[in-house]
Amino acid sequence: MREPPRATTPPDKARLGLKKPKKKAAGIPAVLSSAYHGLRKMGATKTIKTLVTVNQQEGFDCPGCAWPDPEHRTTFEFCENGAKAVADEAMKAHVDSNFFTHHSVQELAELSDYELNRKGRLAEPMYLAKGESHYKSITWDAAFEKISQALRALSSPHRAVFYTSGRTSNEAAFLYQAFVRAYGTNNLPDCSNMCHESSGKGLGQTIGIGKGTVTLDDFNHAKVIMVIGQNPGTNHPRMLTALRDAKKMGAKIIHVNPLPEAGLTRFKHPQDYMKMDLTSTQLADLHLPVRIGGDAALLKGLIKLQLEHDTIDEEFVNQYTSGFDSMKRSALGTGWDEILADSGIDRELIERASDMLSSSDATIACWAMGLTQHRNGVAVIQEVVNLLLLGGHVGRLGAGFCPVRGHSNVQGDRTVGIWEAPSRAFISRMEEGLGFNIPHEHGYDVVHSIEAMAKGDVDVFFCMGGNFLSATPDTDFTAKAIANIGLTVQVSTKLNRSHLITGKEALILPCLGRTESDIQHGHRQFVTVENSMGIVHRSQGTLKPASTMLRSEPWIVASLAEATLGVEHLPWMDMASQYDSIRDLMEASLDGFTDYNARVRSDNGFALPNPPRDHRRFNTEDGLAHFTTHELPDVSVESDQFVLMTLRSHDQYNTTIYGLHDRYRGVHGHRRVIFMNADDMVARGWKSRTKVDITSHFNGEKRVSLEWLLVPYEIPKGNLAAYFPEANSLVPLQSTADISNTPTSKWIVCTLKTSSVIDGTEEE
Ligand SMILES: Nc1nc2c(c(=O)[nH]1)N[C@H]1C(S)=C(S)[C@@H](COP(=O)(O)OP(=O)(O)OC[C@H]3O[C@@H](n4cnc5c(=O)[nH]c(N)nc54)[C@H](O)[C@@H]3O)O[C@H]1N2
Ligand SMILES: Nc1nc2c(c(=O)[nH]1)N[C@H]1C(S)=C(S)[C@@H](COP(=O)(O)OP(=O)(O)OC[C@H]3O[C@@H](n4cnc5c(=O)[nH]c(N)nc54)[C@H](O)[C@@H]3O)O[C@H]1N2
Ligand SMILES: [Mo]
Repeated sequence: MREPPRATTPPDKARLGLKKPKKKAAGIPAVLSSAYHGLRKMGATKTIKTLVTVNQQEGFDCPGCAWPDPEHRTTFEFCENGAKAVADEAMKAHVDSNFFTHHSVQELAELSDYELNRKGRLAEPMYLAKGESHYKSITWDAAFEKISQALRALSSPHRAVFYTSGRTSNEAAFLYQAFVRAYGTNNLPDCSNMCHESSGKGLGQTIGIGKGTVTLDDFNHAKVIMVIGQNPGTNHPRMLTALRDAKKMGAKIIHVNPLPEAGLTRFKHPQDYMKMDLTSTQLADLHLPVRIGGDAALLKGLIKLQLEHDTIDEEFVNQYTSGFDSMKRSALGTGWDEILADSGIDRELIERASDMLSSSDATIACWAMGLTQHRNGVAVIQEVVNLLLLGGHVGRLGAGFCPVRGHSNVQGDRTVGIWEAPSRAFISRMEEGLGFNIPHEHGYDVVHSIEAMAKGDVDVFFCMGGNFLSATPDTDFTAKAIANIGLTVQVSTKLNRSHLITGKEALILPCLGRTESDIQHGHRQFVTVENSMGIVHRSQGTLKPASTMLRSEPWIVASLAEATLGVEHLPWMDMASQYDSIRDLMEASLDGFTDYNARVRSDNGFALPNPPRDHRRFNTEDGLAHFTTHELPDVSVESDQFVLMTLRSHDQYNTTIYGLHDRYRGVHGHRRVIFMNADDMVARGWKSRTKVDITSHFNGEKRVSLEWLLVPYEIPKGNLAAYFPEANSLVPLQSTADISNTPTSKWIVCTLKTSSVIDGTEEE
């Protein structure tokens, strides 16, 4: 019997170096960093050849974030972190059968996440047999035979679960959900369940569409842009260009964040250096350093002031909305003491923000994980909706809602059917197009999947990309739950911890990445993706695949479908041989995809219908946009407790660790750090690099994570921050947002104590 491999990353050996946090994002260091990651991983010629095809009409969509491309593109339509994502995918395929012969899964699990990723691309299909400690190579046919046999043997299709991460193309995702539903289940959890699910639910209930309502052009007409709970300098660097341009046109920016976050302080566009323009732009006009979880109180305060100053668009409110009176009573009835205490923001700053909002006839609100990953994620987003509805900021040029999506095609995946809880309307449209019946019963989301695995209710777990073990909460619990599964399958590009913490048997199916050319039956294929603003466009890889054994995601899905179900439902393999035929079926099965193959071939793609934006039409039961009324959440904790948020460093893409630096925050060489307010440290007699153990508290349960180094930081008192995925073992599985069931990765109540071992690393 093999020992269970370790589920959490060991710390990297390098010592912690600390520098002053940066005030300015991008600039020359960003140019150098892109070049460095590219050159080290790809070499010079490939770096240049590759980077000039990112986000071009004929090239591939950047596998980084979902921020849209401008209509008129420059040769350099990528950013530092996009360049890192591309370089990371373009690594050589060293992870082959020879590699696995020399390393057991136990041994590999002792490597850090950073080291695992550095091993290179996965080269060939691999199989880990029951009780074995080494993966062995397997043919594609034999792999599909194993999975289809396991699927056909299940007593119920609901004992299989099919996860999706957000890089999967529309074509692959559509075919995948068609297969899963033909097989007989809606068990389609995805990364969105841990990400913008709260936005989807919050917006869907109030404005009748679970997506944003702005286009990139709106940024050029906005008067005020709020950036709430988001760190674009690191996670959506190209958004800084849009913010800079908006500022040039006169927009004011309000940044709501417990941390100052470099990108919003000052921004220097890397390409301006080529024009010898050496000035940088101050982006945020106002920073509101809200306490973690204090946004609901802050937003109530802003709404209260808007109401008191009577700066509301009465015509809009009367004609297009419902629920105003109750919302108004609640906001006016909330006392300032509570607003100030819970938000941690001075009245004077809230008044200033309110004045900026009052004088704006075009306000955009952008947000990301700082709002969604909270217990009240849905409610707090609905407070943002309340605030903007008051001024009629929807369906108007320069105004609207902008949930900034994460993975480059996470929005598209949901549009085409990766959805565990499909609506009635969605199901009937899909059945009409597919020509067969699909299950109506809702399936498992991410958290429910883990609960089912823990109970022994899952026999086959298939993952289309991602790193389920490390991205999900409660790492140690989740690892045990996964070990109960009979067969786990990962369709992946790079080695990660989910290949090591597996079910009793496991398969790795290596696939082509977004950047690689995809040839089916001698014809080069393209795929399509949807960006954060609902534009669907082409993406065509240009690079030579890292290994001849890699297969495209649509081909993998079709092969599995045909092996499992035959051709009774659809001619799976025929469809995968020519992606136009997948798109034809999408046109027949989805709203808004009329003339898909033709329209997606136009230069900038096409925009999906967006009723609130296009016509101020709200697809709610009463056809109106809804004001909603919410109590403030209880944000009090015990006197010795802190609230911890988990976030991304500048050198990572979710669970993929590119490097050990967080340049903007001044942290170098080490990721097991915990950011803390200096006064809080002094009060406890702690210093920079004091080593502490963290205990999280939830419903009387405790979770402990040992040996973290303290870093004094500009963060509100009582708040802490640490990196994801290292801190995931502290996130309780049951601690989820109401309605969206999203893990509360930004609200972890914990206590700290000094570790017995004191580390004496030196300052750089
Ligand atoms: N380079 C790079 N790009 C990425 C990713 C990546 O890992 N690396 N990930 C992609 C994905 S999937 C996603 S979802 C996005 C994530 O993009 P972000 O949401 O920007 O990512 P996080 O690092 O989780 O940062 C959350 C921000 O919210 C703030 N915050 C935390 N709690 C609160 C709160 O209670 N209130 C407020 N107002 N702010 C709070 C934090 O200080 C931080 O600035 O980025 C995408 N792009
Ligand atoms: N504590 C905490 N937890 C979080 C978060 C947080 O802020 N805090 N954020 C959450 C969020 S917003 C998200 S989106 C999730 C992310 O969850 P996931 O999407 O599951 O995780 P990733 O790290 O993005 O997945 C990386 C892996 O995807 C594979 N991959 C990369 N490109 C491709 C491709 O083109 N095709 C295929 N098939 N595979 C590919 C590679 O093998 C790589 O190792 O994590 C969530 N977890
Ligand atoms: Mo995400």
